[in-house]
Amino acid sequence: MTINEMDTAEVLANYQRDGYILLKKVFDSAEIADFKSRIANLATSDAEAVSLQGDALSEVSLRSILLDDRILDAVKVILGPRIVYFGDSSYRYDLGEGSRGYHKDSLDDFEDPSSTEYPIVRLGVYMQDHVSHSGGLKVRRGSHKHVFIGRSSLKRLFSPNPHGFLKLASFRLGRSINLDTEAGDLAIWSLRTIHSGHAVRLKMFPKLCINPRFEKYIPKAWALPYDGPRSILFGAFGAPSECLEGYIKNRAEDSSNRERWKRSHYDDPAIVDACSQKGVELRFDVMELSRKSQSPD
Ligand SMILES: O=C(O)CCC(=O)C(=O)O
Repeated sequence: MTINEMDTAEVLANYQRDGYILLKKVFDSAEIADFKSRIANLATSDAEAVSLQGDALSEVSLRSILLDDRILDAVKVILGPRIVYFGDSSYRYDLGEGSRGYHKDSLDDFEDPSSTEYPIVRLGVYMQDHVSHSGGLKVRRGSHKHVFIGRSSLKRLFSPNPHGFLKLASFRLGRSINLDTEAGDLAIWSLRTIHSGHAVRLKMFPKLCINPRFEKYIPKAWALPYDGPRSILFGAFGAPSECLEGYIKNRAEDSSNRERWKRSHYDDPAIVDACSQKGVELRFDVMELSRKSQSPD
């Protein structure tokens, strides 16, 4: 179902409460079969390519998926009419299991999540069944309003910090949920939402959500298999904000991504034009920085 067929106020309220939304059957089975073969072609043209070596807008076979109105309209319901793309997108093509572990993707984020917004989202276009198969996404519901509990966040309860103290109310976990994604579904979550990929579903208790820390100890014979090669298209958009500035700066300065940015070219006029028609603003910081790092001076 597309966002335009839904009660958008309710979708937004759900996102604000839970830190994610799951839109069912946004893409039909013929589209998904086509997307899967595009990803498989890219992945198998490079034996190591479990993920894209550049970004999805720069890759002609993925661009039209990321710029599909059904995705952009849903993102605009959450972020508002001005949405910014900054080069953060890829696919996953996993033939086996990948890494797991609860984490947040919000970078350079020192504000208290219980009282501030973080208008950057990640989306996943799901191409398999994860209701009766393993390999889906798990989230902690409502955790976009909680801190990730660790040594540095606990310190900020008691000691002064340039970013201030954190409220005790922000130290909550949120219920763990295995998202019931099926082929054609679109999930969108806040970069502040605690999540983990490659969720394990048990044959005996498929609805049970196990902490990712323990999933690796589950005997294979107890787990439901994956529904074929795990193919997901991931993208990220933000609304103009200080958070977005911090996130982009952090991404641009992270030298571990330089090689990836060198393969991005979403400043090509055709892409710029397509984005302008779709109301997507572009930021080129990551590419500019990696190009500067290659120049002789
Ligand atoms: O592979 C997945 O399902 C999750 C990926 C992930 O954790 C991320 O994008 O931060």
